[in-house]
Amino acid sequence: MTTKKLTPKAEGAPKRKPVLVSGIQPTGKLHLGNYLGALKHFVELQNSGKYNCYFFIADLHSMTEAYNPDEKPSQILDLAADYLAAGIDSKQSILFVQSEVPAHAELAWILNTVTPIGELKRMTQFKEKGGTDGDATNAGLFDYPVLMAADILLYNAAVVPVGDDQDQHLELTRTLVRRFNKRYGDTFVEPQPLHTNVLRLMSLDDPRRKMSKSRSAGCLFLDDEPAVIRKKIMRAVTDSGNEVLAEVEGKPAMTNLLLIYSALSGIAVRDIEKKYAGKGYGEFKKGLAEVVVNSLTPFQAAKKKLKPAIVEKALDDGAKQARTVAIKKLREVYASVGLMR
Ligand code: LTN
Repeated sequence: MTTKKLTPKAEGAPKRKPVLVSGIQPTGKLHLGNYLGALKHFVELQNSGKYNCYFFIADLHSMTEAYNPDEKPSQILDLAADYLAAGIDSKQSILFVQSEVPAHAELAWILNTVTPIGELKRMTQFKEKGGTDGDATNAGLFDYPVLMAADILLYNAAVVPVGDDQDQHLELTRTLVRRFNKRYGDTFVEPQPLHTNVLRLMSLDDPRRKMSKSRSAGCLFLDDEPAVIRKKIMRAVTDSGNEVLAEVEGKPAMTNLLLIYSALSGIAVRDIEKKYAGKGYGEFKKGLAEVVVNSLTPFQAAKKKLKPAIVEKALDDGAKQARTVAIKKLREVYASVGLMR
């Protein structure tokens, strides 16, 4: 006897997947830390098939730091190309630009009216990025977490992949949900954070600092040519001694390099140490450079192949789909707060 598999129809309507939302600010070239801390996980989460994914380009958030308006359009398109080249598929996920979905700014206004100023003043990121400038700080920086809450709540996100530096913002979002629902009736879903930056890359020229585009000599950009990558790695700061070991006293630089090697190759740090036992730093660096170059080659090739029209089309389609979902939610919200005739 053959057991006939039930068709989805016989099982009833397919269950709706939980919604996942995350964004990246368009502020310049992405580096390996951005990839291993965010983009790589986004692609894996998309490919897991477990979520209904929304990924966006947080251009409104990026306005809270000084920028040149002439550069913004290319930064937005470049980030879109990064998403696509890394493996975000605009047919599987909804990829869009935040400012092209006006509901984000509209919902942020409404959420402002249930947000106590005191809670925003406590946000660590605000305090670090401008809180100390007092009245000179732009109000957008202060209100940043409220816009972020709007990004998440518009799509009823259950899961938000972010670095742990965003935990406080996520917690504020959850507080706003409870407060809003209590005051106006059940409207929003409480989202859960999903940590993605388990790995924090350090600068190659100073392992005490985070890898950052502002220290370009120690920063591996996703777009760096192989020759540039090799040069940066060969010049990377090392520790005293000559054994290739991680996580031991006095080896912060080697720890960082070994973690990069491991994350990109999938080989455990202990096994890489064994492979380079007795071989010295130079040989290890050569091996690491090849691992980095080989990991970035497919990404760079995919990015070069992307025609501008394809990127534009993906963003147009994404914005259209996101707008449909967001407008529907916004109407619900307006009804909840009594602004619907
Ligand atoms: N603040 C985030 C970017 C961001 C975001 C969001 C992430 C803006 N809106 C909504 C997740 C969900 C950052 O700087 N990493």
